[in-house]
Amino acid sequence: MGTTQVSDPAAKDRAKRMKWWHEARFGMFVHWGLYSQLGRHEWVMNRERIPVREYEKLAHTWKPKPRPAREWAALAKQAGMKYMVMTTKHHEGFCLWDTKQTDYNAVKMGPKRDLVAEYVEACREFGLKIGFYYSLMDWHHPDGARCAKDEKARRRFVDFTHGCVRELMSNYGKIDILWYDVSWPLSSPELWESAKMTGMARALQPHLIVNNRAQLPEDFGTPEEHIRAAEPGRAWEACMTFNGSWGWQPAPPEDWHSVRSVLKMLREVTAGGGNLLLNIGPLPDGSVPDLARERLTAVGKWLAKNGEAVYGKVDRCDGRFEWMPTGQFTLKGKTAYYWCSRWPGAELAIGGLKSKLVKASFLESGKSIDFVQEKDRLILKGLPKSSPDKIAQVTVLKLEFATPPKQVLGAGCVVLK
Ligand code: FHN
Repeated sequence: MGTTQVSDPAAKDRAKRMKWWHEARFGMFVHWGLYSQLGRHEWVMNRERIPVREYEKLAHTWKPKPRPAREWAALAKQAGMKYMVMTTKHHEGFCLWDTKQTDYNAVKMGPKRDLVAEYVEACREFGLKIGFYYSLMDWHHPDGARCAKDEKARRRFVDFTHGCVRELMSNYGKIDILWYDVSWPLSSPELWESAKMTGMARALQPHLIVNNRAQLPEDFGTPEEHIRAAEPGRAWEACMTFNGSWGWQPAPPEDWHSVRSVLKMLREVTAGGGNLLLNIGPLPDGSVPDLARERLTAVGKWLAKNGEAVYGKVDRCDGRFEWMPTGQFTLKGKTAYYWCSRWPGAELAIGGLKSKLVKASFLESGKSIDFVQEKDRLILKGLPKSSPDKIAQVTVLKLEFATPPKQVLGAGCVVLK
């Protein structure tokens, strides 16, 4: 998935706007808000039925440390992430920026500073593209629920919503991604006036990339907590928590994605021509959770050696390869990358490849690998006894073919003559 050759102008514009996004592959999601102080998930207000007046007190106790967004951005960079998306307002309704739409914001209360401005500054310092998450659902706004039953309330709430989006698109320079979320309680894009809202956002930010969660398809789909490729030609990004909670919530190490699990997700999104938006839920003061830092740092070290198999223009693998017990593929034209996650030892066999192999090598070192390719069986020889990758035991073998590779195995086996 990368730049698609397209005829219609809208699709051509989208392909141009999204080229960097497709090739970037990997982004950091950040969920941070008043809820972070409670450490029991970002839905704590709803799940524990905390009354608004009681919950509002959190707006006065929230005192983050200076500029934690620099830590997030530095880690994202180190992890091989190319863009970030941060919650500017989650369902709790507390705005992290200097908004005129409500006093329930980080400049008027608690932090007494513009946390979105700090985030934008940090993204730019570390050369990361900038995404704003905005929750349409709002548990604090007086019209946030009754807008579904009362036209005057809907008018007020839609004006509030569009006003917030206008500020975010106007006051922080070039913004790359608008990530809407949860369009409850209005049941149609017409009631949200989504086309008008996103049209306004795109007029203010002509390069903007917009997701599908204001009830219009826009630029990309957003599978959540699972990885499923969209139909060919449709951009998609899987968003995933690190430990099952978007907002800060302590959990045992076993509940956090391992380095191998993050690499598995990266391989799956790359093979499907999609992106991975992996979340961190910073602590109340803005610190990065230790396990996220530790594991993302290792992912970054791995990507520094094997990024060629992930970043840039890739081809989808669906219909081209079948499952293998020792590893899985990603693909760029005539070059397949075999992510060997179960090292077999001195020889690695791959059956069913229908294309002539020209060269085999270790992606990280470039060192060539001897091989024998019989009719339906490729055997890589002279391999080390254990996986050369010491970060996650995921060694990528670069397989360069004479034609775009295809693997056909099915359920049958070699028929002995
Ligand atoms: O309810 C939210 C949730 O808290 C989180 O923000 C995720 C992120 O994609 N979106 C909603 C659940 O789909």
